[in-house]
Amino acid sequence: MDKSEWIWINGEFVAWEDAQIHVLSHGLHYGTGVFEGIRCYATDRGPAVFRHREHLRRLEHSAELYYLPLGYGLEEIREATHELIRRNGLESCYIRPLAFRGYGEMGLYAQTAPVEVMVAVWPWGAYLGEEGKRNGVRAKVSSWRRISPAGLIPHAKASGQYLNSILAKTESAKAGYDEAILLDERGTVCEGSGENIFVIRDGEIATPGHAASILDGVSRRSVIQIARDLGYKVVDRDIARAELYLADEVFLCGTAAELVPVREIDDHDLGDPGEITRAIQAMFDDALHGRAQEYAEWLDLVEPARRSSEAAKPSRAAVEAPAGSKVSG
Ligand code: PPE
Repeated sequence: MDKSEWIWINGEFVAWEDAQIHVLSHGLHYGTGVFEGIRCYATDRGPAVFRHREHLRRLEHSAELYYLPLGYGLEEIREATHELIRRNGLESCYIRPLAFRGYGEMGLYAQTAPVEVMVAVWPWGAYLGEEGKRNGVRAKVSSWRRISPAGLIPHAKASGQYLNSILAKTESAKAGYDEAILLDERGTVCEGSGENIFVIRDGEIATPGHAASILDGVSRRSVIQIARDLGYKVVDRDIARAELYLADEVFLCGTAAELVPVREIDDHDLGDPGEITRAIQAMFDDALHGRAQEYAEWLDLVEPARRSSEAAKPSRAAVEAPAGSKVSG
């Protein structure tokens, strides 16, 4: 991965190499963490974070669902992230906030294990590739079903839950496909391993609803609004597996992947990206990069530092911390 210089941990900016944790950290053993994936784009008005507060609100919801006290307000995390982007001198980047149970107590009810909060930013290109965005990807319906609300919490973006996505992604990659599509426990269409899904048939755009075990994607919500603003009919409904194969167009959307057309599913050819997918993709791209005035409010501008000499300097604590130590406070 591409490195940057600074990482924010528990209120401090530390050097990338020094952002380390103990091997007995709770989250490493049990997956007790919640995280976000956010992107910052270079715009005419400077770096801008796409729907920053919506992502941080979901982080707060994920933490609430797993009984993790965050310890930092969303505005604090938001401002730290702005400062982190400035200190790293990045115009565009991927943003990964994570809150996890740290070192201090083992066992399943480890209420005294501290909740650590960190944010990292680094340059990360389109997750399924630029070529995938242009010409579409090949997907495979996974033999692994998406986690069910009977056992976990599809609405939460929690670290341990991603073992499910990793199984699906690994299976599809080893079989030579670009991405996996997961069904929910009922056998109806749910989502990609890291993206929500849209299926277009006879001019109607359908996407699985909240009860279909989806993650409530920020890109999904944005795409629904854009599609409706463009005059398309969007419905939230159950989608049968066969509809994937019979669809006129299918696309995936997520923060890391952005909007990606699907050109083939289980060796059923859907053809080149269709007209509706193209229209929504173009507008979504404009919104992300600050070229669409009507969606300007979705961008959280990273203002230049008030005094540039101050912003460039690391905090005293970060400089004085010995390599490998965890800075808290
Ligand atoms: N479903 C899942 C399971 C998922 O992980 C994501 C995001 C989405 C839907 C789309 O949500 P949103 O980004 O809010 O539109 N996946 C994140 C992590 C991917 C990764 O590989 O790591 C992301 O896209 O950042």
